[in-house]
Amino acid sequence: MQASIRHDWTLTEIQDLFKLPFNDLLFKAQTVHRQHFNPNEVQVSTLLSIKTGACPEDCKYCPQSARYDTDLEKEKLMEVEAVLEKARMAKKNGSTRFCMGAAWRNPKDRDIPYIVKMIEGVRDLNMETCMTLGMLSKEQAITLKNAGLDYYNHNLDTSPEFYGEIITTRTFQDRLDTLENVRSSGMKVCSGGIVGMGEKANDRAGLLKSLANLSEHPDSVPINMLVRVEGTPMADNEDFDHFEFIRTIAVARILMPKSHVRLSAGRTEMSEEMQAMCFFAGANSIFYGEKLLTTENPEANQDMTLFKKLGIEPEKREGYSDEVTEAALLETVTEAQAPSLFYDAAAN
Ligand code: SAM
Ligand code: DTB
Ligand code: SF4
Repeated sequence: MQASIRHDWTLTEIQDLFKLPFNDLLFKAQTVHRQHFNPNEVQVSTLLSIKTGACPEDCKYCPQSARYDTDLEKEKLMEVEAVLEKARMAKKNGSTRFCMGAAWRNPKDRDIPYIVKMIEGVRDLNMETCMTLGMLSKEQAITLKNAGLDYYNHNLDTSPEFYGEIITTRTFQDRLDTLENVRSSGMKVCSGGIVGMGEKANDRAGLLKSLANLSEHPDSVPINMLVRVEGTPMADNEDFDHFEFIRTIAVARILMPKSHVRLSAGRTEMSEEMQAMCFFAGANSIFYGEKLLTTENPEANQDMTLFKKLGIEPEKREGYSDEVTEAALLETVTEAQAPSLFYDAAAN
């Protein structure tokens, strides 16, 4: 029986999912996943920081806040043509969505004409467009939507209860307001959070509850594992338990059956086997390309090799021809890397 789409999850129900035996939880998540998605397809997005560092906000996890001394080269808003060149490279490497991020509290009106040109240029490349620029007013959301922006990323980050320990310069309600402005403009919503910030188990359940009980589920739900950056207040946080990370992915999949759940920041700390477990738990999107915004991500060819080993293909988009994605996948992989590709039916 197909699971219904619900928006009334209680904390107890979510805690009970987290508490299931690992195999039962993964089986449940994979069952839900197969009701709505091809289990062997993963969507790929590439990130670019279009404006780096010197951010006035105080998010304790973030290397781009002006309040922490993190050794980061600050940069002004990039030129439109330089952004489009990066988008062309991402497309050539097989990416289908280009996500542009800025270290802003919110975009200023004087930035909007450049932002609009970036959106139009990336669209002309036949790629999906995504931006994450901080808080957005209703009017700004409509302007970006009209320019052709497909997705807007704005994370809730953590539970409402833990939120004040992480960020003091904007409220949880500010974030909900931005999500509402994005949704009502007709854009698709991308919203998720971070684990490994020193939150309690109940905070992870609370984050997922807040996301799942929005009036519509976000279309994409990025689950980030904290990247500990020297100079931020979280640089010396403890390692986050990998099984708990996989459980978080699985519970997100069960609560939001039709959303793309993105295995986001933190993959350089994860083995291939761990990432495969995340895909089995229902993650079906990744950031692809060697850089996130300011920190490292696995190399593109490493990801394509992993996809081949697992028999995963980049997700094809309705209404687009994704021949470049296919081409990127067809590069050679050796028998030692992916033995399963080398079984020959005619051999016996
Ligand atoms: N300035 C905008 C904002 O905060 O909305 C957009 C960019 S901001 C870097 C986007 C998201 O990246 C944050 O909401 C947070 O979830 C994630 N992020 C930032 N630093 C991170 C880190 N060190 N580890 C994991 N995720 C991180
Ligand atoms: C999201 O949830 N994760 C991405 C994207 N949305 C913008 C950002 C991760 C940033 C990791 C730290 C960095 O590279 O600066
Ligand atoms: Fe600024 Fe965004 Fe980093 Fe917060 S997460 S400090 S708003 S760039």
